Amino acid sequence: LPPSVTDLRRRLPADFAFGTATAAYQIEGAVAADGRSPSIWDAYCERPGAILGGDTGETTCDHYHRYAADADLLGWLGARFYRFSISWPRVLPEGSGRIEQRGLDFYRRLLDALDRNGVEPWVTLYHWDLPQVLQERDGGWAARSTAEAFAEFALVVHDALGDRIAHWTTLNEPFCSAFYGYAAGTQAPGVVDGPSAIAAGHHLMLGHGLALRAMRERRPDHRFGVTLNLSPVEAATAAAADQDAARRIDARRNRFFLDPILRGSYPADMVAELPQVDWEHLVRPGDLATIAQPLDLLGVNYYRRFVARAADPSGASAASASPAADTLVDAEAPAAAEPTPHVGCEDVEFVATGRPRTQMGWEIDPEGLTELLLRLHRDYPVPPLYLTENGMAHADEVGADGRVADPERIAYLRTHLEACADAIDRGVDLRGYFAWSFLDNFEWSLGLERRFGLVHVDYETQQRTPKDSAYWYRDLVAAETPRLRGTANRTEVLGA
Ligand code: GBH
Repeated sequence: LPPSVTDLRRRLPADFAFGTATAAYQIEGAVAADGRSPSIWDAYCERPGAILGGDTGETTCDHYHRYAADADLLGWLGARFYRFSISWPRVLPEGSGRIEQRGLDFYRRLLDALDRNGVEPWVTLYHWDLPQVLQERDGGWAARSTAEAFAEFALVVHDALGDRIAHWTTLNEPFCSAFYGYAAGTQAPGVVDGPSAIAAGHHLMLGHGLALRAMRERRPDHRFGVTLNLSPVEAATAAAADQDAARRIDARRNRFFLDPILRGSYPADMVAELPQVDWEHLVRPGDLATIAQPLDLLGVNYYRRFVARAADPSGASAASASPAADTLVDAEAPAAAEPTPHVGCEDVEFVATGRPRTQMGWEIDPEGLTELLLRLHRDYPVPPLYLTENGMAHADEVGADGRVADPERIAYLRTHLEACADAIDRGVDLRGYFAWSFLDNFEWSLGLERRFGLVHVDYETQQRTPKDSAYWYRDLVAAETPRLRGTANRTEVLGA
């Protein structure tokens, strides 16, 4: 029998922070409203075949017009935090320079609505929606100027809304922006060029450092960090070639971001393996010190583990006889012919371990989360950790009784929160958990079919229906809460 929510709640610290999360482009819609200019995702969605089912973010959850009712729903849910992102092209339609007040006003209205509901904001400044004008004019994140433009955007938002927001993360998942956006080409801007992906990664982290330093100068009392998507990477076998494959994937996905941000250096193995990158020109004196700003928190998004092996060019497996096709994964590791996001790892393939999978094709692996948190705790000088995203996609439907039964998601959330508790028991300073996502939404290149929400969205009627998992999460966050929900922490940080 699964433990009750009370038992689970008791395994987590009394002040453990619960939240839910979304991102602007995935929920807002209203792409041309109030002076917003196109982002790289609007442009990418126009490419024939780029998005599954031909979906776009044009309307998605229409949250731009329904934010007040959505905030009420967050109040009903009762989780203390709501993590959302600010759309850069709403605020600076020209990428830099002219400020669009109507864009800032939208977020001010949202903050008011959250406040009325006792929900604290947790802001992500960049969740992938770069103004298209910066892509066209400068080459987007491949250009150093975009890092400076980002710092300008961050400061505009922080100056305008900083009286109301205590928790700030600069970037969401720079790995995805850089390596899916510029190497695999399966996310906006859809560029396929290894050195550009490395440059994008560096400029994203430089933008993070510049922005964080500038915001902290204004408000040293705020809490600043960045969100990385991290995964344990293991080798399929003890064979040297497979071990080496795992090391290289770990460098690209994890260490390329963790090392500069937390230690001020790039992984030497990866640098040496990519001579086609002009590292001397890319990484200027002072950049690494800027990137390695002290953090008040590190956001971790966890979805899956990777099991890597070196593909034998003859087609036979390095480990055993030829694998059956279904032992190879997955939606995220492209077919052999497609460019890999893992620059310099064209020979690596990923192996399934037989665990049950979600609608994304990702294996459900809560132990991987405990392993990941323990690794961060042991190998890096980490600040307090927050799980800023975790959740599963499932083909949920509203039943005849009006309910959305999603027992799989309840089990997923429960086992991953137990994995958090296991890590905390072993000394990890993990302070909170955000379920991805509050609403079903636009799942990037996989469109509207992949449903991650605690709340079901009918895209015809815009009807919201809390799934069974929303009721479960609501019970969990309400269980044995040993303090008043609401503004306690903001009062502490913002003084009021
Ligand atoms: C996170 O990305 C994001 O922060 C969030 O916006 C997203 O909704 C959530 O997780 C769930 O996916 O186009 O075939 O190359 C997680 C990592 C990386 C998952 C890119 C989808 C693209 C697959 N994402 N991946 S493909």
